[in-house]
Amino acid sequence: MKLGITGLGRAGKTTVFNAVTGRSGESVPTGGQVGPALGVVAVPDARVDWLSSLYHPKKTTHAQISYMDLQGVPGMADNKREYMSLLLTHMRPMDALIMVVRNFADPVLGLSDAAKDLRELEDEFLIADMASVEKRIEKIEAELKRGKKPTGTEKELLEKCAEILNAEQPLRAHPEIANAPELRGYTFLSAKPLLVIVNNSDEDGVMPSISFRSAEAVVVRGKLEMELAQLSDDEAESFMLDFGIAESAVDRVIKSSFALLDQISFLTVGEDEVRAWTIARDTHAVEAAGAIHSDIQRGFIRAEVVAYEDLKKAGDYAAARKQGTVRLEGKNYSVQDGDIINFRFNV
Ligand SMILES: Nc1nc2c(ncn2[C@@H]2O[C@H](COP(=O)(O)OP(=O)(O)OP(=O)(O)O)[C@@H](O)[C@H]2O)c(=O)[nH]1
Ligand SMILES: [Mg+2]
Repeated sequence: MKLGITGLGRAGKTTVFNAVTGRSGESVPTGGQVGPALGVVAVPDARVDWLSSLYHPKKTTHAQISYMDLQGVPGMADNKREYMSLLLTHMRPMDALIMVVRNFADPVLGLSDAAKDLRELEDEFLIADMASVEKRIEKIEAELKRGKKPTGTEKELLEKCAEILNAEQPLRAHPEIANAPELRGYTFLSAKPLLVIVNNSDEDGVMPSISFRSAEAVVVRGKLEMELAQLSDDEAESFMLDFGIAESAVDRVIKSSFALLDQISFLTVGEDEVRAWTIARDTHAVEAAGAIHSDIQRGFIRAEVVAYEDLKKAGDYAAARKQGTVRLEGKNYSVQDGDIINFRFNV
């Protein structure tokens, strides 16, 4: 799963990217090479950590997500339209978006207006989506004129999209439209799940009181967090005490990003590996098996399942079994977040 980092110029996108991916060094100066930088990040999960302390496996694998930051693009001040179109093009294939909003005074751009910047970028999403919708409706109408039979509900759905966008609302505010299978190919920007990161100055940990409408929001001190991400554990601890940071904002951002994707994790355990696997909500056991290996899906017999909370309460697997919380489930069992699964299969 990939999250694209968006924002106006000098909002702190690269700073947030570096903090989240633990990259060291200054952010790439503008005017350099243009290109997407990708960083893979492990999703913090206390369940995986506890299971790892129970099994002492050779390997522990957390769920992963990727972040993309478009770097080296000449700043907004030089050519705003070009900057925006390049940024949005790179965001279309992403599963979800992060919007970094500047809430600190910048030596180049001056004081910040987070609410205005938020609105400005959201408008760019809406305008880009409106252009795609209009183009497609025109094409369908031309086809109808040429005598093509109307098929499906695509046109009606697109007209509904136009209505929503005209009312200056993001498509994500209407999940039945944003998730309609007929529109899946369109990669509408305003339909993607969105996490707003308000980027504060080092001295300020407070969330400004602005409206985020249908988006989730977290507040971070980007520059501080990037410095924190580069410290050793000991140094980080005293740094966090000094600045009154309870939980690293990076952890909060990663957890919120994962939640945004509406994915769940099931877990596998053993002496070799304790591992979190990422699947969509409402996935059946037999498909979940396929996330591990197609052979396990093909030869699926049963899933032996225990909920994480039940295993933790029992203390270990044998005790959970004795308490009767380990159950056998069939192909169509809907896997739950935190299920510990041992697949029985035959190839
Ligand atoms: N004071 C302060 N400065 C910050 C913060 N975050 C970023 N900066 C500074 O703001 C400038 C721009 O940050 P970047 O992370 O490069 O911003 P960007 O959005 O990637 O910028 P472009 O890619 O050029 O659009 C840099 O000089 C950062 O050091 C912050 O939280 N507080
Ligand atoms: Mg940047």
